[in-house]
Amino acid sequence: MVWGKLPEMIVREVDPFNAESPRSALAQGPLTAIEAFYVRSHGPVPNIDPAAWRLTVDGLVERPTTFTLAQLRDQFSQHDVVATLQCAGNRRAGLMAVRDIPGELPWGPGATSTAQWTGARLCDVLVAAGADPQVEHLAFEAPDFSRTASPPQAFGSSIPLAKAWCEEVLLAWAMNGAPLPAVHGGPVRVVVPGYIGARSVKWVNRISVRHEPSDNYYQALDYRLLPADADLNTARPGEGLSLGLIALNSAILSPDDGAIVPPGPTTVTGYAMAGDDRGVARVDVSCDADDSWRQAQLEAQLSPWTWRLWSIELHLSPGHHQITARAWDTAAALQPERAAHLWNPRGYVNNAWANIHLTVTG
Ligand SMILES: Nc1nc2c(c(=O)[nH]1)N[C@H]1C(S)=C(S)[C@@H](COP(=O)(O)O)O[C@H]1N2
Ligand SMILES: [Mo]
Repeated sequence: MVWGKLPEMIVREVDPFNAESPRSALAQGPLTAIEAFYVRSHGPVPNIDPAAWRLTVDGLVERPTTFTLAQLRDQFSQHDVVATLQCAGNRRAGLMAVRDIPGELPWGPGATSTAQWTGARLCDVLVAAGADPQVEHLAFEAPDFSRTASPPQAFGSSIPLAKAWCEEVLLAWAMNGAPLPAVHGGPVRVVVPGYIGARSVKWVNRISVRHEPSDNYYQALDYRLLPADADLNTARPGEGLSLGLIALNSAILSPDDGAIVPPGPTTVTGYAMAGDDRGVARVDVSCDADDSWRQAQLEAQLSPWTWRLWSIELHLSPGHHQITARAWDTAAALQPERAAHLWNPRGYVNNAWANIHLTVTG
């Protein structure tokens, strides 16, 4: 398999390379191994010599600065943050089952993975450059060129400056203790915990402090939640909701959907994820068409910025079963029940209750 990934990865696209983590690999534990971490790319992976990489910080700053990797490592203290990345298109397949979404990848629940990221705090770099704290947006640029953007262009995005000043946002050069692999943005990427994956720009080479959000295609047009009746052919930049904060979500990881399991107890496991400063408060599981619910056991959370794995032991009779899981967050919000109510033209934020079907042998 390319890029050192597991052969079990579910490859959604070969060029550019897009691969989903298998449920079984995510179920292994709260940290995802690098070889199992999902990959989402809009263009070819650039081959960047770490010694030649440069990061320019400019825009509304007192001291526009260009850093080498060595300068970034030497001038700023190093921090670790364990954070889950989740693509806004995670679980899109559930929306495609409602109505077709042409031209988009049919992600299951594995466009989500968790790693320990190591690097400099973005806020420290902003202080060094003398960023204007009153200004509202921070735009990221990268060199990878997307042929499918309209018009074709390099990848970029932005975040509100209020988030950029938060300690958890990193310019990361390591992942799970290893140098950041090229496919995940090496030598250096942005990691914006709690925000959709698209804001964690890989191979970042320019950061600009601005009054307006980035006008890059992936900020102004893509990664926006349009109303169900919007027409993609006439959608204007800035239309719909800009996706930033991750929405409350959950998925079942084991058994696999469609599994055949022996009689006796069945352990069902999964993940639940809450956005920004909310936590996962509870996960309910039903095996009787949502008539009754039992609470799953939540595993410890490695940081405020990660999913929580959960598990429950069910005693199922021989035959066919549908298992449903749903999460509640610390604001007592519950996931929406049905994907049909969430359908949108680009297929983002499917956070409907999770289902699998399984058969217990007699
Ligand atoms: N430069 C660049 N950064 C990028 C992307 C990209 O295509 N180019 N994809 C984004 C999206 S949509 C996601 S979900 C995450 C995925 O990160 P990963 O490939 O390391 O899992 O990277 C984001 N950063
Ligand atoms: Mo994404």
